[in-house]
Amino acid sequence: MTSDTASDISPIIREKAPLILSEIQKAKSILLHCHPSPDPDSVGSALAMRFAIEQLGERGSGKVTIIAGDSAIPQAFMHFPGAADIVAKNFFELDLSGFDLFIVQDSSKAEMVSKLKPIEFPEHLKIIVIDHHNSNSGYGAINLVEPSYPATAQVLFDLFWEWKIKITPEIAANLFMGIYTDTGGFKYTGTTSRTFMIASALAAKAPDFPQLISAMENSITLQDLAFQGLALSSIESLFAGRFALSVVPFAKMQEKNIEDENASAGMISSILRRIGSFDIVGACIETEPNVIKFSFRSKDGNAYDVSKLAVALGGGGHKAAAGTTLNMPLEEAKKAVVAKAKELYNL
Ligand SMILES: [Mn+2]
Repeated sequence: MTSDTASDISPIIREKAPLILSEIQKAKSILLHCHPSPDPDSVGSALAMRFAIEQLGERGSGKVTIIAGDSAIPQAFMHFPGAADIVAKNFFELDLSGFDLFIVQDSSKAEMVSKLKPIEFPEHLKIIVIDHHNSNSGYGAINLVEPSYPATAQVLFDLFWEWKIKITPEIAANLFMGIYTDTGGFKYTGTTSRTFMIASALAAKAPDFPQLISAMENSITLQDLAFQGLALSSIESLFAGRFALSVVPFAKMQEKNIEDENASAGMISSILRRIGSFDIVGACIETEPNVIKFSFRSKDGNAYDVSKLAVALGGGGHKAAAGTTLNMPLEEAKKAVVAKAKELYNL
């Protein structure tokens, strides 16, 4: 990246970079996590941050632990550099007395640290939030939230520039995968010419990116596909064909022997978005009895900001891609979503 490109770094990143650096330098032991149902932006950002902090080591940093969090790291991400060192623990399985700093990344609210029970951060643990979700509530002592960036990994690229981190092949591969995935392969709103410039700089350091992408994308299982078949044959068209909702009850999941880990609601809503005629689409998946996972998508996040729908129902996300989980019977959850969508979007 040239110094010219660097001058486009978001002012909030410039402002927070020295504050975050100073906390890292003061810290003795630093915690990083992956959010529930982790995506490559979560895993890649955690790994890249760990490598960056290790580089800062000479400048007085402590040691870093990354926990997998609520979910196991999907096999499809295990080839990301450093992934083998992620500790298979959730937040509540940790002895927090050993940590003094927790950098919570790609997580719009504390619940994205763990959904197992309500989170309360102990007094001695400093929380720094680094994120790009516009629904982020700013629950840290320092909050670096830049919603105009399409990925947390892109926030980190600029942050690392400010910290004068050398972009190694390991850092490059992890940031590339985060940006690639959160932009839907450089096609979602939020992708800019700068995203390509950054991707280009990363690709130069991680020229094996086609193999990294292939190993991640061409790794679905027969059960994943069975779930997609089920969800795609269960589509309801609402509000005179403006809102499509795929609805899968738990009984159907059991009938087809589909596990929670095979049931990606986001995958289904992303496919539904490709149908030209719908303004809003969603997936409504009962992964366990009375646990309903929703994923929402729209083609035009300004006209149909689905993060509003998700936030109104206790979730979060982006304007064109968001989600929530409701703990109630399926029909009740569906009704709540349909009523809120009607109210918000004038359907
Ligand atoms: Mn992200």
